Amino acid sequence: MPHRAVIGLGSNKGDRKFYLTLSLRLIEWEIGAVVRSSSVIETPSWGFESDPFLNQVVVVETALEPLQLLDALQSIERRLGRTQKSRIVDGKPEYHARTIDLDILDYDGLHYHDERLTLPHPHIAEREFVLVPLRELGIDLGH
Ligand code: PH2
Ligand code: MG
Ligand code: MG
Repeated sequence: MPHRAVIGLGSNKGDRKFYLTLSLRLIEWEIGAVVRSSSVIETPSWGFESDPFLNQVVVVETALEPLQLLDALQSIERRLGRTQKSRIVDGKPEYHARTIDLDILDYDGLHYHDERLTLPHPHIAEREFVLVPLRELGIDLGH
């Protein structure tokens, strides 16, 4: 039985639409079938001063386990030119403009936490750029 992962995509650097489209192709090839996808929305940068984002949410059926999925998504981010990772500075995340950010929002409703990954994604409730596409898909992650 495949697992069901909800992935958030975001881009605010370079040819944003191209990076969303190419990352979806790579997800299809390397991770699994994209069975649902929201509209692409343009959103103001949240949490840091930067250019506006294109955001989208998709549902993927995958045989990968959560940390394998994280590795696969980070591998795609690196190949699409993601350079800097967000870091925690003085207790607050420090974000950078990015060609592509691929976040696991939910994985089979699993609750998981280690230093690399927290599931479900801890900041969904305060982020309209994720809540709006989730609502469009009729997905309620309990927020
Ligand atoms: N991602 C962030 C921080 N801020 N703002 C928007 N509009 N869209 C994002 O995807 C986004 C953000 C951290 O990953
Ligand atoms: Mg993110
Ligand atoms: Mg991320």
